[in-house]
Amino acid sequence: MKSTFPNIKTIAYEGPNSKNPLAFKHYQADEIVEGKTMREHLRFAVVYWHTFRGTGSDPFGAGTMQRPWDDGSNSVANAQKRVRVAFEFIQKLGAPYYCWHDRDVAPEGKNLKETNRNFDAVAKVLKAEQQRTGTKLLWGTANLFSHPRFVHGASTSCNADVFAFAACQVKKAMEVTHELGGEGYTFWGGREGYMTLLNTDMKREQEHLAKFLHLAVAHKKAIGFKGQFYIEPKPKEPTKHQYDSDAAACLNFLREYDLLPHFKLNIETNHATLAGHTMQHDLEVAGAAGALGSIDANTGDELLGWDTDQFPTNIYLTTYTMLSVLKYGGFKTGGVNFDAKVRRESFEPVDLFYAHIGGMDAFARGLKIAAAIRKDGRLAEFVKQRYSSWESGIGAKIEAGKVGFKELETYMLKKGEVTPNVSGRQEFLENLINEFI
Ligand code: XLS
Ligand code: NI
Ligand code: NI
Repeated sequence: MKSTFPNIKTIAYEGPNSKNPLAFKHYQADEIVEGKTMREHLRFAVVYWHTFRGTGSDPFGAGTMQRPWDDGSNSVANAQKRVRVAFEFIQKLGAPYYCWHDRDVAPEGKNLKETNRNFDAVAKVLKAEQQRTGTKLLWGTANLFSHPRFVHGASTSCNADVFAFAACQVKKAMEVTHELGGEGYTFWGGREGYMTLLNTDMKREQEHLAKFLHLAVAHKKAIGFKGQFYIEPKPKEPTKHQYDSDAAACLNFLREYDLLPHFKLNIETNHATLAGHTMQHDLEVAGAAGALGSIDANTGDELLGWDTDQFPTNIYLTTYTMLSVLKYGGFKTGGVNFDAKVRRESFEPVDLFYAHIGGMDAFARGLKIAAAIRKDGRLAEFVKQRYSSWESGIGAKIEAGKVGFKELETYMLKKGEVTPNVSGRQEFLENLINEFI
């Protein structure tokens, strides 16, 4: 096949002094950090939707990105051609993984049967390209939000037929993920939420969402799919309130409906910030519950209040992200998935390379800095010391469940006043982090 990017060679590592914009300055796939290669730690994935389907359109204007490889049609042949372009891009970048929604890769037909047939025809090419290049599928997902039938949501729609249609779509997307050796499957609640409570039976909708996920768990077992299921929290957009609003809400939902053993969370930076949290906050909430699965790496704009899905280049962000990821044992099935898009103004294909190279380098630096902070040990030691009153004496007794209010009263009446508190040293710790950045 003719190359789509003939002037771009495989992106190589040239080191921090390189001035070549088409080279890595920090991501060296085989470099060992904390006993694993960077490739194994970061498990980078390219998303099909933004990178190969993004047009640059916004509510005020049409697409700006006329891709030379795309004939603009909705045909299966065009979709198949696009797959080959996508794999040339992913291979040149050196990302080991990619992710898709069903409708990114294959066009919707005139009915479900034709839609599934289209999907199979494109999946065949995906499989061949995966084999040719060694690229793997991190996770698949179904688009249950673009088509007008999902106007009121998918599994939480007021219309039972929509629930049924969504089930068919997820069934098929899971089967194709399985067929392509996908290591996971993600549920992002598209329009699973409400625009107004005036027309919404929230309890019923949430029960339907839980029912839907239970059916997916059952089907996973039925087809023998061993990949990890993820829920991706997001608080709003497109709806006013999405039921999977943040990590804590997702965990509570999963626990309430006995789904927790079957799911981990896929935490997205821009979603965490839309929820009024930092990325690190949601990673810590997920990690503490043993449910940190994967991340959608991007970033928002501090001055814009929506999901701008920009490429992450902020070293503090990637450092804090990797500190939490390493703390909870690193990615197992998940990875760093660039759910990010180039700006509407960055409409040339080469911008896709610059964007991913920048994101990969930012994460490589975050990984190296986080590992250095961990090796130095002062941060962890400070936190350990801060909680040292729990290691022995009354603290250890409370944690072990050996004392009640009565014993605590006896203890404190005798002691009279608490041991003096010590400083939290926030500024000292912020300076410590800056020593490494
Ligand atoms: C949208 C979500 C979406 C999911 C996959 O905001 O981030 O892209 O990652 O459905
Ligand atoms: Ni996402
Ligand atoms: Ni998003």
